[in-house]
Amino acid sequence: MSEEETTGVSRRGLFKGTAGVAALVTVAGTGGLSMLASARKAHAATAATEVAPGQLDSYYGFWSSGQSGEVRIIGVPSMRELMRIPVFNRCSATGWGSTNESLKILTEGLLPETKEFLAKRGRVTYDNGDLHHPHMSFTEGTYDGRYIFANDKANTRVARIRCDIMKTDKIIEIPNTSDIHGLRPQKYPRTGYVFANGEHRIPLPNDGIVLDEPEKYVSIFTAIDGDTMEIAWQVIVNGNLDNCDADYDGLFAFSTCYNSENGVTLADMTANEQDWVVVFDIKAIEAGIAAGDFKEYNGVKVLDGRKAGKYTQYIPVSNSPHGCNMAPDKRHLCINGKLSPTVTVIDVTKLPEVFGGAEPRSAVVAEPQLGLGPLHTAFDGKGNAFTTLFLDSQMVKWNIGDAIRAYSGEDADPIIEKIDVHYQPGHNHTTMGETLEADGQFLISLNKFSKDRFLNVGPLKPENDQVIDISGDKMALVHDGPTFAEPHDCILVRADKVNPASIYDRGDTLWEEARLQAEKDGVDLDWGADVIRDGNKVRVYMHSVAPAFSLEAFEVTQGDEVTVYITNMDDVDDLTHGFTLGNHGIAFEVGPQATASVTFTADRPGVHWYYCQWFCHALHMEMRGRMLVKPVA
Ligand code: K7E
Ligand code: CUA
Repeated sequence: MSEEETTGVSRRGLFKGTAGVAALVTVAGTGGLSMLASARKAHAATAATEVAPGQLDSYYGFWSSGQSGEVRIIGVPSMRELMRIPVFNRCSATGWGSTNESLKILTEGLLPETKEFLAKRGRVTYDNGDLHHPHMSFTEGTYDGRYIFANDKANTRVARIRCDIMKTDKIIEIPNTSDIHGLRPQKYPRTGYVFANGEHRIPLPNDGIVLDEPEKYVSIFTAIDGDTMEIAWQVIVNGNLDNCDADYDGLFAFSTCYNSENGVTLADMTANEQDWVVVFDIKAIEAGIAAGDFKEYNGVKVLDGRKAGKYTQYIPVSNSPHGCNMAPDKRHLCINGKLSPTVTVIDVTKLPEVFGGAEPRSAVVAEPQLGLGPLHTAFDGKGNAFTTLFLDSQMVKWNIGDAIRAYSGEDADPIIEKIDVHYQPGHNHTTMGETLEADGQFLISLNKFSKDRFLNVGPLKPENDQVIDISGDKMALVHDGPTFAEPHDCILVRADKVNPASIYDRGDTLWEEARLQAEKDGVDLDWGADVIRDGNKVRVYMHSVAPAFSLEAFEVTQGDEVTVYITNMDDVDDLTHGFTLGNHGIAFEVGPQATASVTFTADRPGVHWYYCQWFCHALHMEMRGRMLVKPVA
């Protein structure tokens, strides 16, 4: 007999509803009440987030990592970390930043003056990044599984990750601006544009002539072509730019501005009572660019949108707004007050009237007071919004329709529920919540502080990314997830939207240069075991099939510039090899059917072992060989 038959309550019912608890108390007697209550709590939590061993999560979470510079893939709701994608950082495991293939991506998009600046310091690229906002490409208002785009606030770059292999394939530096912060893809008809906000204002051109004349500083909004990763156009704005979003009709993009004073000190920057949201009319800007209404700086067409007009409009909101979130109802844009306890709701269908001359605030349809420090808002697709309250350490659930009714004078209270989160939340995100397919299952609260929530690991504590079950009427906090510095943002993508490959395609363009070089050298990149000498350049081609490299040894002379190409000819799921060259600081991943290479100067005479560092076979330890470096006589 099942439990349901014996007790009249199913386990699920028991742990979900209060009626079930009452029944359980009767069964067990009141003595165990508090123990049972905590057991129930623990069970309710596991029920919502438990993904049993061998079972798969229902959502891919793409997490930013702030100053760690990478993107992490987290399974939701289990919060198991599935993978890390190096982007702006260096990676000891995959060799990101030391292979020729990754160095190409890390260097090719840098501006000439940056390359020169780095070269003087003996470097070819930056080693760090500050990645805040990972966002997937869209087709017709929902995720299409092609790419993830992400910003680098530290070094003014934008990166693209290919979702077929979950590797970064493009990084570009954005000229004429400083510190890319807010980033969002165009949602309709497709991505299309990737919009990127230059946060810190600088002189244009920033040539050292203008220093302490802040009125000559500008902030720039950039539209990048997501297919080519080239800059389509830029718009100069008044004030600075923080976060951004785009509508679901392909007409407008929006940015919050927290420095309408154009100040350079904290006191200056927060002096005004009001800042604004900048609205960009995409079609008008495209027409302006086509009509030649731009100046070119660093090869980019830059249009002046500092005065409200056909290209831009400035909608006043309370001082220092932060998050900028478009609701999946296609209509309501939520601007989070940060220093103001309000969220300002803008009806985007009223924006054409604003561009036609209507008073900018006429597009505001609600401004509910929600609590202290509203930073970001997420949506359940059922008309409700969830806003993080940084100062209150709370998540507030509110109804957009009720907020609009209250604003128009009706007797309505938009606030549905508040719960504590631990502690000081920044971004939040709901399952599919930034798309037309918002499904209202889970909400993530990305909390900046964890304090006492985990075992103490010293002065640097993890952050706490909490899972909240929002599928019922009440929010239920169901999981604490410690994370390393510092996820600002994440997106939650239904698993069927993403379909990565398990092995590489031998024709992949990632190692195009290796392919061309092998052709020139007349060697077979797939099955080669060749050493090609070309002056003082030596190119070593080998393939790996578990558990062996095709060359057990190769010989070079001190001073040679050596390039080692490794091709992994295993075509089995999950059979990754690696190549580590001892005492040379060289180690990289070679995925199944991939080629990867590294170039270095052989200047340490002697025997140097190379080995496979990816546990691939029972004879993995034996998968190695020797590089012999002869001294120059
Ligand atoms: Cu609010 Cu950089 Cu998205 Cu951090 S930003 S929280
Ligand atoms: Cu190949 Cu370990």
